Amino acid sequence: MSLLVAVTWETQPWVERFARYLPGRAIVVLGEEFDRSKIRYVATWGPKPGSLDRLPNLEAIFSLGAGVDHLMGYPGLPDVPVVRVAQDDLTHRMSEYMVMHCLMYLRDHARFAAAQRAKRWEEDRSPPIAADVRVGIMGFGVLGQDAARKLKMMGFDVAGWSRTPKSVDGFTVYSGEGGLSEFLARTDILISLVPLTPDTRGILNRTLFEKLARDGRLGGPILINAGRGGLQVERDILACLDDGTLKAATLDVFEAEPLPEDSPLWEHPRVTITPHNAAVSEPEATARYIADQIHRHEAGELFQNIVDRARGY
Ligand code: NDP
Ligand code: OXD
Repeated sequence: MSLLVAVTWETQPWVERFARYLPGRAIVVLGEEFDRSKIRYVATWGPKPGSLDRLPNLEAIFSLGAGVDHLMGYPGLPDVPVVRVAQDDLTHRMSEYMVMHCLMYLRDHARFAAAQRAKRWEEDRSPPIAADVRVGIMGFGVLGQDAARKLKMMGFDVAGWSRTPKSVDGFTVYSGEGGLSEFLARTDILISLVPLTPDTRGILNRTLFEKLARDGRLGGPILINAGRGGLQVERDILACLDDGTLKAATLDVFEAEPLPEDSPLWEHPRVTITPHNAAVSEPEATARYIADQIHRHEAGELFQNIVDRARGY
């Protein structure tokens, strides 16, 4: 059997890992000569149109990340299970990111960094503690729930929002359109970890920001988006930062990536930008996870974390 690695990234780290965890099997990459009828699995991120066509013996497509919006838009996506990444390495990286940025806002890091640059000893007599700050996590799935647990451990007052109602020990979880306004009204730091689907595209917009709590201890609502850039309306974020509807934003994902050099987000004093690295799919852990899935499947078990194409995630 062959595994086709279809990525636009450097392929060598992936090929090496797959060869290690799937010994004795052919690992091929796009651009090489290979027999398409031998391909049983594809591991891919952002496949170019046509690259997944004419694979008559394909049994599964593995997304090399947790998100699958890059596949849902592929014209004529082969009708085989699409399996996404949901494993600890990726999950822990995302939680590190969320805990770090929430703590930086809690401790007003940007203010003290500026004070240091100005050699100014800035008094700070009654700063809030984590318990004073309400974090709201949009997208209460694998990543959202792990971040919630770790933020709660730090003392933050955390709630979630999901598409369907769910009960998660220790958290209030709001759901659907009906629960959104109440969720936003109790949120000082809004974390976005929803997948990009037709229902969520553009959801991070002015109408939503205006519903965030305005009585919190941080001096205004804060947005942290590490879901997808297509969730956010960047001109609304900028306008809301400028008129005080938002106090600050941390953005890991953008409408266009890489973020164009002329984007005003780069220089906005209250925007923190990271290059879509909140949680990278590290080749070692990801290849091991995919090899495990292949071994399960070949032992007659079901793949884990199969994407529901009707929902789009
Ligand atoms: P999951 O599928 O486990 O969780 C998704 C959550 O979003 C679920 O709670 C789901 O609700 C909720 N959701 C989906 N659609 C809606 C909607 N219309 N309204 C309300 N809630 C909705 O995904 P993960 O937690 O594993 O990953 C989330 C996203 O994080 C990925 O899709 C990807 O875009 C992004 N990501 C970004 C990375 C980065 O480095 N920036 C790295 C990894 C992932 P329900 O529970 O009811 O199904
Ligand atoms: C992912 C990502 O979806 O890295 O895993 O964005």
